[in-house]
Amino acid sequence: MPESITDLQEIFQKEMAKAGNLEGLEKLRVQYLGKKGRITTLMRSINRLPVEQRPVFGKELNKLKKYVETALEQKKKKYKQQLTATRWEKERLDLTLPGKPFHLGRKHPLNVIMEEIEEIFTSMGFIIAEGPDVELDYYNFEALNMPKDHPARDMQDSFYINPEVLLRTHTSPVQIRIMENQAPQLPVRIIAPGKVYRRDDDLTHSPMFHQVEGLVVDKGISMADLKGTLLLFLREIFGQEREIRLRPSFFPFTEPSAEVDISCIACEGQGCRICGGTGWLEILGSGMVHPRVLEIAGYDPEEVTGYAFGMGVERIAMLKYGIEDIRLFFANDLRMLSQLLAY
Ligand code: 2NL
Repeated sequence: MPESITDLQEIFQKEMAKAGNLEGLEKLRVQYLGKKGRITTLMRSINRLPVEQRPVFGKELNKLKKYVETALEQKKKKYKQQLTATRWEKERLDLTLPGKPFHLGRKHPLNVIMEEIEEIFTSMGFIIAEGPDVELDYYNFEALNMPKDHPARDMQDSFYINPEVLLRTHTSPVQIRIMENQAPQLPVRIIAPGKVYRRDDDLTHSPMFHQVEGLVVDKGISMADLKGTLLLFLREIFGQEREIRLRPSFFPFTEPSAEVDISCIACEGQGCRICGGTGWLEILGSGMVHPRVLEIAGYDPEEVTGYAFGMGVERIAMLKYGIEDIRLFFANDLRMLSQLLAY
């Protein structure tokens, strides 16, 4: 005698409540409606019943089968909806949220100034020259008329790699190399921008800094050419109202040598904290190329003359932007870098 159909329906309902998920439902379906399922087995057993019981039992069993099928189908639909809902919750994209900010890279303020300097000189006919940061002692010192016992050659001021090789302490060696290569051809009219290295580290000195040097060699070049060129350059950089003055100075590679000052950019020459009360700011070093240097590089100092100058790019940037600590340029602090870029 098969179990009562009402009992079976109750058992199914209880199991259905515990099914939990889609897999549970599928197991139940196989258990009841599969080939060897409980309902299927009962269907097959109908012909073992007395003939008069068969129609009623069959009808009841069919009702149960329909019930199980619809119940499973409905529950399956519900579970699928729940799954989609949780997925939506997880993958939700709020299109009203603001986008993530994207920061564009910019040129470093020092490179902006370097390019400004390069543009001014190239527009006057100067050619940009480059050379190695790791230099021979010969090009960095010897060819510049710096005797072996000169204080600037001291191991304490330079980064030596071995007794013949060092990190260049100025960009002059670039200019020596150019003269050596093109002598005795005239004219030489070049600027040499680039990194230079000295064993210094304080508020106004960094072990690596940037320099732009300039060199003109030709027949009949005089101090007047130097002064006129630098006046034009300095007014482009610091404003057309600037005055300049040349003060006697000394460099081993120029004779005569001159320090070039501009009228103070803060007080217009009245005297203030920036210029130390003098009304003048020291901005670059210059002079007429020493005859020994011309000769070493392959030019005849009886035939040609030349002027040269050199400036620290950081010093110019510090004055222009009122920065008191050179290390700010190399701290990679975007607050400072982006503030400067607003100029
Ligand atoms: C300074 C002074 C200077 C030069 C650099 C130079 C180069 C050659 C020959 C002669 Cl190849 N002179 N350069 C001349 C005078 C001054 O720099 O205060 N620089 C930051």
